Formats: sequence, C-alpha cells, structure tokens
Amino acid sequence: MSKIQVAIIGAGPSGLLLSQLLHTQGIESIVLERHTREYVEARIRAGLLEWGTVDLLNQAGVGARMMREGLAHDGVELAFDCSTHRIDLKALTGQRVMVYGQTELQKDLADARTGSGGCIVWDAKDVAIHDYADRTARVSYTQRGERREVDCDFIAGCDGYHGVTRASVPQHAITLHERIYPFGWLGILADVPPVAAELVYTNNARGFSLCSMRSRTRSRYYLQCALDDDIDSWPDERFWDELRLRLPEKYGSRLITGASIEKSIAPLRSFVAEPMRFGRLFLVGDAAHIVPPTGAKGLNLALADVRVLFEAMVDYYRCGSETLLDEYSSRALARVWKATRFSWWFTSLMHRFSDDTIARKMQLAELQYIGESPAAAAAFAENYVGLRLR
Ligand code: FAS
Ligand code: PHB
Repeated sequence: MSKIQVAIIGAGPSGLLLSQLLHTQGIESIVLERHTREYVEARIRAGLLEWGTVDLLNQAGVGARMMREGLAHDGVELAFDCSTHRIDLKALTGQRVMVYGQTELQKDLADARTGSGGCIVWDAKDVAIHDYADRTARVSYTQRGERREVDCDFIAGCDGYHGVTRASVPQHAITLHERIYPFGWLGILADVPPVAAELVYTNNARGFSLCSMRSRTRSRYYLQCALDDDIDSWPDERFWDELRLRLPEKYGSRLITGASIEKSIAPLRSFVAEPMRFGRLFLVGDAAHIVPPTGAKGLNLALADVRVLFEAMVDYYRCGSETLLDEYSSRALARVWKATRFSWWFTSLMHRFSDDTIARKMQLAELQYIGESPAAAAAFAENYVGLRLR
C-alpha cells in the first residue's frame, strides 16, 4: 500500500491545476482519471477566462501559450431589439477577459504535469474513495486489470458533476440545490473568422444566441434550442440560417459560414452542493456546482475553488494549521452563490422562456437600462469579469 499527500480524482482543468500548483510547493499528488488523455482533450467546453484565472494559471507556470495565443478582450456586446450595446469592461472595472479554449488549457496542464514527472493515471477504472472521515483516507482503482490502493492525507474530488466523490457522500450529510432550465445550448465550432472582434450575446424573439471564438480563424457559436432537439435535425445550413435570423443586421449581414468541426447540445442547469468538505474529502468545481454557461463562470469557478484549496493545503503542510482547510467550504461557497446568482440572472435576461409578452418587454427594458445606466453597466461588468476572491 503506497502513501501520498493528496489524491485527486479527475484530470479535468481543476484536478490538473491543483496537482500542478501543489507540485510548485513540493506537495505530492496522484491524479486518477477514468478516461484516456486523448478522450479528455477532445472535449469542447469553455472558452472565456476571468483575469483572476489568467493570473492563477501564470502563477502555476502554465500560462505561456495562453498569453501568446489567447485573445484579451476589453469589452463585450449585448444585442437586442436590432440594436447593440458595448459594455466597456476595462473602463468600468479595470479588468479584461481572456478568450482561450478549455481544450488548449487542458493540453497545457497535462503537458506541464507530465513534463515535471507528475503522476497522472489515465484510464483508471472503478475509482473508489474510503475512510475520508478518518485521519488517513484511502483511494482505490483498477489499472490495466490490477486493483490498486493508495493512502493519502486528503482527497480532492475534481471529478465533475457525474463523478464518484460527491456520490460517495451520505445523503444526510449533503444538501443539493438544483434548477433545470427548459432549453439547451446548441453549439458549433467552425474554422471561419469570427463575426465580431468581441463576444456578442443576443436576446432575440426567436431565442438567445452567442457569438464567441477560439482564435481569429476559429469561431464558436451557440443557439438556444429545445432540450429535446435532436442534433441530426440541425444540419449546418439550418444552424447558419437560424443564427443569421437572430443576429442584429450589422452582424447577420457579414456572418461567414462554413462546415462545422464540432456540434453538440448542452443542457442548462444551476446546481450547488453544500457543504463542499467532508472530513478529508474536498469537493472542487463541477463536482460541487454547475452554472448555465451564459455567464462563462463554470471553468472560472472551478479554478477559483482550486486557488482556495491550494492555499489551505500549503498552510497545512507548511504551518500545520487547519484553519484555512476548515474555512474552505464557506469561502468557496460565498463565491459560488454569487456566480450562481449572476449566471441565473444573465440567463433569465437573455433567453426566451415562453410567449409571455410582458416577460419579454421587461427583458428588453432591463437591457435598455443596462445600455443607458453606467451603474447598471458597472454591476454587469463587475460580475462578468469576476468578483474579487475574499
Ligand atoms: P470536468 O468535468 O471538466 O473534469 C472532471 C474530470 O473527472 C473529467 O475528466 C472526468 O472524466 C473525470 N471523472 C469523472 N468521474 C470520474 C471517476 N469516477 N473516476 C475518475 N475520473 C472521473 N463553461 C463555460 O464557462 N463556458 C462554456 O461554454 C462551457 N461549456 C460547457 C459545455 C459542456 C458540455 C460542459 C459539460 C461544461 C461546459 N462548461 C462551460 C463548464 C465547464 O467548463 C466546467 O465548468 C469545467 O469543465 C469544470 O472543470 P472540472 O471541475 O475540472 O470538471
Ligand atoms: C465559449 O466561448 O465557449 C463561451 C464564451 C462565453 C460564454 C459561454 C461560452 O458565456
């Protein structure tokens, strides 16, 4: 039976970043991932980073390619009723955001871990966690048909919404809050130049749309769609036609289309599990909370949890103090609930929920208010760039 300081379940962005940060402080970890590296890196997910996340990635020594290839944006556009309003994030908050694909970040993190001898077990089957209420916890898994066990001081549950760690917590010990939205996001990736220099969020009577990008030659577009929509009923042509119909004229008229290289439908939910710590087990990222992608908070929240947990573990191994470990759940949840509120509010503002005309009129009135009131624009901007970590 081997022993390690920290066992991390899941090699998504939060698991690999935690392992990398701990490594910079000489703290050992093992990462157990049920899929292969190729499978994990093929997933298309988030694309927008708060500057706090950019700073953390640079602090971890994995930011060089992001700083070279990422696109820093000073603003974002809100479009509605055939007009557009640019929110000058930089002028309103002093902060920018960074467009850099989660897929690229995933590769940078895995390269850094393997490059410095980090222990990542890809294709680890039947991962299970044990004894996390005791002083020494234990994880077990199957690798190439052989069952293995590792003792550890701490377990970080970085295994996402469908992972094993949260599912291992007894129901009486955890409270789950959930809201499912009555629509999904149909997203496509295409090697065509983006329609705009910055992101464009559009509220249209036909439904929401988002124009985003991964580079100056690769675009990422999203359309609000029905939850039970079948991806096969959305050939590329139909996607482009519908997007053009939802965009304000100035963008619809200059939309460059092409063959999609990825197309998928994602459901929208708000989900929070409380607390986020159970003895030696710490839940991190999507394992503890999910937000609708409208506010681009999913990945940023996951990595903000990593920052709080990393600081707490360094304090424990350096000074033997458990104070920050004891505060982990409350500090992380304080930020999680604010981002959950912002993501719900922005989703409610920009999506079509029903034919209820008064609801739509009030959405448009609130968008006009944000366009006209510096105070309202500042409140939006402050949340969009990421609230300061307390
Ligand atoms: P992940 O889910 O990224 O990583 C968890 C890892 O644990 C996975 O690799 C999984 O294979 C592994 N795992 C699971 N169970 C395991 C087990 N039993 N044993 C071992 N390993 C296990 N956010 C945005 O801001 N913008 C977006 O556009 C956006 N799009 C998204 C689209 C989709 C389809 C999804 C699912 C999420 C999207 N998100 C988006 C949110 C996303 O970015 C997440 O917040 C982010 O991936 C969270 O990172 P982790 O917490 O590391 O979890
Ligand atoms: C993306 O680029 O995938 C993206 C950007 C901003 C969002 C959601 C998704 O709000």
